[in-house]
Amino acid sequence: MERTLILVKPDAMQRGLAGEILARFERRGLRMVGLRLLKVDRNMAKRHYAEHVGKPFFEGLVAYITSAPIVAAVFEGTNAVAAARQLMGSTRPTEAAPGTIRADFGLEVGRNLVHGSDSVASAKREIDIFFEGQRLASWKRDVDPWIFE
Ligand code: D4T
Repeated sequence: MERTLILVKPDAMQRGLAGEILARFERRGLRMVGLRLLKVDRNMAKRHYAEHVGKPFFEGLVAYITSAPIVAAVFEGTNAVAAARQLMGSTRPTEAAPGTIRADFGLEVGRNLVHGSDSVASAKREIDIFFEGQRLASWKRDVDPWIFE
């Protein structure tokens, strides 16, 4: 079982797309084990985007991610990381496959609506940032045997 961190970014919140976006991960069969609405501050943005500090787009990225509340969610499932990345589509919405969140709703890389962890190790690091000191739900659904072999 893998876990992945999903962020519904400020543009998606402003556009009222949080429910639509979370529904896609639920519909895929992933199990929600954590959910928070929060405003990201500069410190948190720097932690989350540590690998991008100093890059030309970094300041714009921080301004964007701190501009409105976000929803942070943890989803669990077999191959959760890859499945979530597939649902989101490529970082640049115009390169994302049709039917993905970014292709369906986005046009620009700096307004790409959603974040999903790129590996199990990143997911662990990011869950520690967004759910620090919080217990994730530990539960099973009646439908799980129809989704997980
Ligand atoms: P996130 O982390 O937001 O889900 O994006 P990705 O994992 O898909 O992509 P990333 O880490 O390469 O980029 C992080 C974040 O920076 C923005 N960005 C990226 C940007 O504004 N300009 C750029 O040239 C790049 C590469 C978009 C996502």
